[in-house]
Amino acid sequence: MKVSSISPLVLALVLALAGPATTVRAEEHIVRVVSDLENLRMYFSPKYLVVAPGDTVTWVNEAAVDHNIVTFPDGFPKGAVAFSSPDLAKPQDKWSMTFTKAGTYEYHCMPHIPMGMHGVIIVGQHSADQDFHQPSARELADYRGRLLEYFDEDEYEYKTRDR
Ligand SMILES: [Cu+2]
Repeated sequence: MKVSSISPLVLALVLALAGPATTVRAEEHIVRVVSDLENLRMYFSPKYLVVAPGDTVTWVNEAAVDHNIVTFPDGFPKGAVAFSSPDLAKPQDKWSMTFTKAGTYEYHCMPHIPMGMHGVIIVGQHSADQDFHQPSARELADYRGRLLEYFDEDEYEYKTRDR
């Protein structure tokens, strides 16, 4: 039988039998990056989000306040890659990430860690403890270096003493 002799009806039937997997579409999810200046609160909304592997998450800044989106060094699944957005500085600045590897991703806004600006994306299933990435000494040093871009060590010591 030549390929050209397959009727459109048979072809449609074959495609339908190929199963529901062919009809599932990757979704885009929005996380609002909120600056509540009146109440001095900065947060991600929603803070916890469950998505399917292949889905995309887009963070949208709502105010003229600097924010970024950075994974904790031990806050993503083994085999996945840490992420780090550029600064979102203006209203409607946005950044997207497509998640292919299942597991738990814990992230935060670097400048607003002290305000509890954290979020969690669960892709498919929550990671077991041993499924998280183990950061190397080099990765931890790099992370600490990035933190110090936002938090002066001397100032931090001063604040700690004063408490
Ligand atoms: Cu922030």
